[in-house]
Amino acid sequence: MCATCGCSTDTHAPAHDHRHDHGHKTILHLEQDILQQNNLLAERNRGFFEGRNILALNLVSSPGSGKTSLLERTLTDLRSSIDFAVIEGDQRTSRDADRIHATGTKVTQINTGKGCHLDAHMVMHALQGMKPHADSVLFIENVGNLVCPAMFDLGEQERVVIMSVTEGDDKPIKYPDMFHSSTLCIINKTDLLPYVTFDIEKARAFIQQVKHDLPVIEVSCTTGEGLSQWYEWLKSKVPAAQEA
Ligand SMILES: Nc1nc2c(ncn2[C@@H]2O[C@H](COP(=O)(O)OP(=O)(O)O)[C@@H](O)[C@H]2O)c(=O)[nH]1
Ligand SMILES: [Mg+2]
Repeated sequence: MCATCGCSTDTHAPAHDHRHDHGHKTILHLEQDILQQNNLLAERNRGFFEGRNILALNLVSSPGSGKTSLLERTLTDLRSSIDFAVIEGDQRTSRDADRIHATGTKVTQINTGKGCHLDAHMVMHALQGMKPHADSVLFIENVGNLVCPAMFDLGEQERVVIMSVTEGDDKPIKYPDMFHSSTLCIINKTDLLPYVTFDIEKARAFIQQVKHDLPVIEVSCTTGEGLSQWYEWLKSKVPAAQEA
């Protein structure tokens, strides 16, 4: 199979003009260069966060699993003990930023256009504009996608992957990079469990198969069930919030 376009020349004639002498080496180098450049900028973001004692969390998931809903609940419930800011990533629109703004939280929307993930440069640019406070928690809601965001370090300290019970319990083994690179997994929409075939035990086993020590928290952003566990996890990362 061709690693560039995925077509199989064994089984069919490619429908497009396709020469198999294209430079695989060149493509590999280009990908390495892009990731290396991103990693350098991610380190700069990390330094920015560390210098200001900002906890940055990168929220990743497929579209619609409930990233913005989780933020809406969290920002509202914990605002008296934690100073929050949010960077929103979507291909288009400011709909999620509007939802976050309605909670009274400082927010910046990044539109990636054709892009399928946030990168460290976009985040650096957003930080220069929004200037998050020292000693705050910064949520970065990534573009909904379980593939590409796994490769792009944004400089965050924690990566939280959210899966929902309507997506199927096998996502961890289908998209292992995302689960392996995360430091917490949230299973959302547990209120819908009676209506779907999602098997929580199977999902937990698949998660363990990919990363045996990945903590898992089950929540429903609609009913609020399980959110206290998520809040405890979050507060454990922010010593000042535990004292408040
Ligand atoms: N039943 C149910 N629906 C939810 C829950 N969390 C989010 N949703 C719904 O799922 C849809 C997508 O949520 P959203 O937060 O926009 O997902 P995002 O694309 O990951 O940011 C919305 O219609 C939400 O109301 C939940 O816990 N239970
Ligand atoms: Mg969203």
